[in-house]
Amino acid sequence: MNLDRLPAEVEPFGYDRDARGIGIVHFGIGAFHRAHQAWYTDRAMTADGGDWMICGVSLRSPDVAEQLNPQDGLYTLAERSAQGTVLRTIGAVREVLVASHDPAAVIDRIAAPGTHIISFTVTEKGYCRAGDGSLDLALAGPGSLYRFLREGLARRRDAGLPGVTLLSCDNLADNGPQLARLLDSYLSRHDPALGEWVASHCTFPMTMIDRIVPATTDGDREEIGAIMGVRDEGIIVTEPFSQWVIEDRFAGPRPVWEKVGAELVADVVPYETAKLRMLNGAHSLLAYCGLRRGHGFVHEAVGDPMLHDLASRLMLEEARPTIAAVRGQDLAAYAAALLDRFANPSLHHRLIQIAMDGSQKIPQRWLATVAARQGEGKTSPAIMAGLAAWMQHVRGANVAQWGPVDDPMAGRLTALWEGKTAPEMVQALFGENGLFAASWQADAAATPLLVHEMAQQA
Ligand code: CS2
Repeated sequence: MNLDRLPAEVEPFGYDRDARGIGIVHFGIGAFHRAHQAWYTDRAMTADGGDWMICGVSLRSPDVAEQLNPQDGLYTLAERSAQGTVLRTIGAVREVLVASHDPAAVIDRIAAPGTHIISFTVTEKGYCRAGDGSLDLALAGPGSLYRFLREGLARRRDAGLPGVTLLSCDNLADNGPQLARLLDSYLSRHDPALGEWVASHCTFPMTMIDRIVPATTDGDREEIGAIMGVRDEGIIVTEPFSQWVIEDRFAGPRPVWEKVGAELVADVVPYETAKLRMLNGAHSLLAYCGLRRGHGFVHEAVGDPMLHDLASRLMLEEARPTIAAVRGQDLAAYAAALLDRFANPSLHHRLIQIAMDGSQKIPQRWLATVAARQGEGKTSPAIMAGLAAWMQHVRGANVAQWGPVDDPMAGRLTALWEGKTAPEMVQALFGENGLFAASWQADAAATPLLVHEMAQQA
């Protein structure tokens, strides 16, 4: 991208990129990271300098490397709302490595003395968890993030370098401690001594991350390219809203993210739980129920009065009572703000994007709420409607209109459905030995509710 030729309405970053060193290695440099953490880091370097350039890593796909490396890592972030589009050039990404093509370069970056933070947005499935949440050793192979952490961290230890902060920014409950536990299981198999070094030298803060980032389309590239007068392959489109709550537990230095809006707190749990159960819970509900009702986008689904009501009930009547809010956390206002954000018509956030990987998402988005309520003798009808729609989705109900089911367990779920009635499938998924039994088991009140919803949505 030629920065000299950009029009005045594109806000530039405010630091000398060439004078800044790499301080962060980020795994999973997809659209979300570039709209969120890279944007915070870019403004933190504008505010305060520091050597916080980002080395982005894609585990397998060369796409982002091919988009960004020829542009020196530069890209445009477009914030879209009814008020218009705000454009900013982001300078914080120095390079993008593809781990499967150049594993040694990734390990070198982890082992570099200037690296203080290793962060992750590898999506729920990138953590290689089995159905019960433990590390699935068959998935955690040489292409997984664990192999790179093991080799890179061993090099740091052997060189007498300090530990690092491992910052999970994915939508998992207890994301930091989960990563700590999964990495520890991996190391206890491969290098137990390194596991001990990690436990005493590295930290795994919890984070709550939030910004809605639809996948960029060619139409976005053309429309924004026309405003800028230059084609940018790396354009990211997002909403004006953003939130980042981080547990203040770093192993070493970090960017001054708090100067640019991040909240450094002692306890992230109330924010993370509210976000997963309300925002993400409502998102998944709108996705599966919306697709069943023929909608393509989030703003269309939430504009459907029946789904608007269902999403409100999920958030206010089902999820909210399960969350112990902290002082100043107003969950009713949170739900109202979420419905407004979902209604943003300029985002074009596809329901099928959210419907992806449901098997990895529903435990923390829905089943945790349902289990908490069941413990108090309460049912969760809105979530049951969502679960029924998800079960129809993985059975293939939306394939003709919206394409194949995209989920690491798609094959297993299709096989599980074979020859089963709805009540039998409820047992196979949520019965005593069901696939999701570790998260929730359907009782005598929930099962008929779920079966009834499935009949309604068939
Ligand atoms: C969405 C999230 O795709 C999904 O599953 O629910 O990516 C959501 O947009 C973000 O978590 C918002 O912060």
